[in-house]
Amino acid sequence: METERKKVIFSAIQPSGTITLGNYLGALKNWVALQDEYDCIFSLADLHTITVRQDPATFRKNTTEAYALLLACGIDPKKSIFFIQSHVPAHAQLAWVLNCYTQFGELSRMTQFKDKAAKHADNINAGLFTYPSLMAADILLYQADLVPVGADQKQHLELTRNIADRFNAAYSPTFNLPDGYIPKHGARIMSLQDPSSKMSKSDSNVNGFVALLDPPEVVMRKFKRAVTDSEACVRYAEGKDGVNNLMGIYSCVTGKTMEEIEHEFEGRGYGDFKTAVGEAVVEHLRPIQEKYAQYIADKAYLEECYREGAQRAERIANRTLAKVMKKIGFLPA
Ligand code: ATP
Ligand code: LTN
Repeated sequence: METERKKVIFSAIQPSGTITLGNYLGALKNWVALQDEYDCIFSLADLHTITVRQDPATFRKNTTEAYALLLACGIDPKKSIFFIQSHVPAHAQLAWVLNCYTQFGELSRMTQFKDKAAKHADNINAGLFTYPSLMAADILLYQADLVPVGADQKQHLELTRNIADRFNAAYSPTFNLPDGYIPKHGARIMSLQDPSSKMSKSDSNVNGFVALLDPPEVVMRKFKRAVTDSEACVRYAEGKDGVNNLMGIYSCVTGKTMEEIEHEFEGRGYGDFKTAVGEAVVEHLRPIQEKYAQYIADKAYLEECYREGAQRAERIANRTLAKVMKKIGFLPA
């Protein structure tokens, strides 16, 4: 009997700064949970990161730290392939090819492009514009079935499917069409300072995000300063973005439902509530921070892991790339 192929998961995160609680609850926590059931391939999307100008030394440091932090979160290189995007040239190669199967109009509609172009008006480079075709290449090289991401990446995933579908129709079935895997809770953690915009690691206001490596006193301070409202009642309701966001975070780290949380804080003020959220997050982050300290001190181990990861990724990626080149009609080297 033929054994059924395990579903393939692919996802990536940019080493563009310090990884936040939003990245963790929206994406990374799911990556860790999916490892036992699926063939998982995870990457640090460093080629994507240079769409915004990086200082070389900081960029190198951020990449190393992000690799160690993901291991600390529970990405297990024995179970999953975990590599750095720029170490596998097929990503840049397929991205070029897919650029030629992606329309200007499609890329112009991407909200992330519009947001980032507004934020970096002095550097609206072509890479920022074609960012989604590189992301499509990442996913399609591995024939991924599922892509665990936060809600902000939904539009990029739809574009990925459209590009894959277009290529398949023009030649013959080549790429698997991937689905998103977006969590019910935590898919969109908002800024603690401006609950109408998403928590982002490149936010210039450090009080807006909680970094996974923030020390306990910093986490507590950020939650105590979090923006709420004047109602002074812990309940999940429209128009209460700040409180809804804190309840969402509390729910994600404790497993409690919104009703349970409302009940727990009945008749109590926001001060108590914010302290409880802060403490729950501190406890959740404690083991991650302890493991991080061990990994970051062992550079030789980190190098061994990402080199092996790249070798394993490359074997799969090159297979897909070779098929694509052949179908298009490139003369074999
Ligand atoms: P940047 O601020 O540099 O744009 P980012 O914080 O948005 O970065 P990415 O590297 O672009 O982070 O995203 C990594 C993963 O984290 C993606 O799956 C993304 O959907 C998810 N993610 C990012 N921000 C949030 C958030 N606020 N809530 C939930 N998930 C998020
Ligand atoms: N664009 C993504 C990061 C990313 C990604 C990917 C996510 C790059 N390549 C492939 C999933 C699959 C972001 O989160 N901003």
